[in-house]
Amino acid sequence: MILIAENINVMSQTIGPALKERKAEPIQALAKAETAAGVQYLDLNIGPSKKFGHELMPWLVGIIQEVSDLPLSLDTTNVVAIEEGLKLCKKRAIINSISLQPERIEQTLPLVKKYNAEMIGLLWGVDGMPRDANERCMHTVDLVYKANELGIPNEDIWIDPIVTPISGEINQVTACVEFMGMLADIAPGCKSIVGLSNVSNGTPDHLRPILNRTYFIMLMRNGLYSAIVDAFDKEMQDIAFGRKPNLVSVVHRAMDGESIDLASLTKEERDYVKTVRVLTGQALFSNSWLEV
Ligand code: THG
Repeated sequence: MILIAENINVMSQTIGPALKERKAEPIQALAKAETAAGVQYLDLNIGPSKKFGHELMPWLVGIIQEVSDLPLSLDTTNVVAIEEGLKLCKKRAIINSISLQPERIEQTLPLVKKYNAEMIGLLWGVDGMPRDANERCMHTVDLVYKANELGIPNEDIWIDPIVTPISGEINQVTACVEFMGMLADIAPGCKSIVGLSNVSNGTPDHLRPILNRTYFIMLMRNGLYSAIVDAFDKEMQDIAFGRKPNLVSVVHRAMDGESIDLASLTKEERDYVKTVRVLTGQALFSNSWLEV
């Protein structure tokens, strides 16, 4: 499992203003902490940053590389910002992300080749959000074909099915799990990636970790290769690196619809089982699902 730290992002209450004011110290402190937490990449998310991205991203890459040796994932829709960042990256970087919109393909795919980068292929179609797992497969074939045409091999393409919040359409949440199980057949060699915290976006803070971790186990079961995650969620790392076999096992049983005697489980295991039921649509989502 490859973990990419999500914490350096423009939405953050400390990092957002620091980016705007070009204050290196709080950003470098966070990058050091993320690195010490044991992740494999740092995601640098400056948002769309239309006006200043072209100088913000190279500044950010520079100050991050002063304090961390980890490879970087450059996260912005500003193509010039991506290129200016890539010029400075010491390690092989990931372009996050390239969707199927024609201008995105035309402008950004060539940068993958030019800078020997890897790419995240975001399954956002010309008509927006894919409706189900099949549409995600069609987009994958399309995107991989176009990348291959430019000489980008499948091994350098990380496919992202686009995780959406549990508070939204449940079919979209299950579609990503289903899609994970199909990817190896339709695009052999391609890697997979999700923005895991998306699933718990908008839910109360204390409920986010259990949603993220349970969904993580469900996706891992279907072959998930990597995830953009909260670097400081220790239990998530325990799960990623095989240190929570009991939780993985109960989640699998719950996914299979086994009737599980909840009284035989620990409180923690019960919470995971209940959360599987919410994430598979067997139980209705509300902010009190753990209490029922
Ligand atoms: N796929 C790809 N890239 C992505 C996403 C994806 N990049 C952005 C996002 N989704 C993944 N990154 C984050 C970063 C932060 C949060 C969620 C996803 C988040 N932050 C808290 C919040 O907003 O409440 C806390 C903010 C803070 O740090 O203070 O939830 O899907 N390819």
